[in-house]
Amino acid sequence: MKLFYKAGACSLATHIVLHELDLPFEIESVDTSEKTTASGRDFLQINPDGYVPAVELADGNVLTEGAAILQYLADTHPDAGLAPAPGSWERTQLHRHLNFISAELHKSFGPLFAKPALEGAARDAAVEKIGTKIGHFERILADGREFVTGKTFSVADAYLFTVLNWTNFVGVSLEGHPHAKAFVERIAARPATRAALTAEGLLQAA
Ligand SMILES: N[C@@H](CCC(=O)N[C@@H](CS)C(=O)NCC(=O)O)C(=O)O
Repeated sequence: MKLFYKAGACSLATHIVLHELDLPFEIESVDTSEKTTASGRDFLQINPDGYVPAVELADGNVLTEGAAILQYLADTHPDAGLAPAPGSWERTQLHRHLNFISAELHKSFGPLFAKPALEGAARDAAVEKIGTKIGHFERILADGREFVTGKTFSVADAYLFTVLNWTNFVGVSLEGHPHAKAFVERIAARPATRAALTAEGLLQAA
């Protein structure tokens, strides 16, 4: 299995889960501007949409869309318990969280990654919108739960961590969201997260 990724991008969630599952896998970085991979492949031949994550499976099939990849990995390794059983109420909740992270939180960061960079009132409005979306998870985490779905780590935690971690890249403070801030610190300390961040060059090897 090979993960096509960009350092720190949403593909980090898949990378973390691959480490959580302790699977054999390769990674290859993608220049998403040039649409080429590190080994010189045309990335559009791998994912015509031109974005990461994309996972090339042993049978040659390519799977895209982070939330689908995360659930595929969890469902093909059920013993790891990274997603509740399909059809259960708990699984529906996981799906709800993944959908909010993808459609609401992840997308709200887009304007802050735009070039040229937003300034002034436009930037303030984008930051305020991100804060509103983070507030959704601040309320969920406020009951003291360790993970998004409750007591056990799931693929949603890898994705939520990945997106909340972008606040560090774009200069958005989590100070107003203490539960989300503590969540980021908890997930960042997990060995699988540290391994993925190190492999992507975002953390120095110990
Ligand atoms: N709907 C896709 C969106 C993936 C996405 O936004 N990828 C970003 C990085 S976080 C990317 O590769 N952007 C580069 C580009 O679109 O050219 C998913 O959820 O997997």
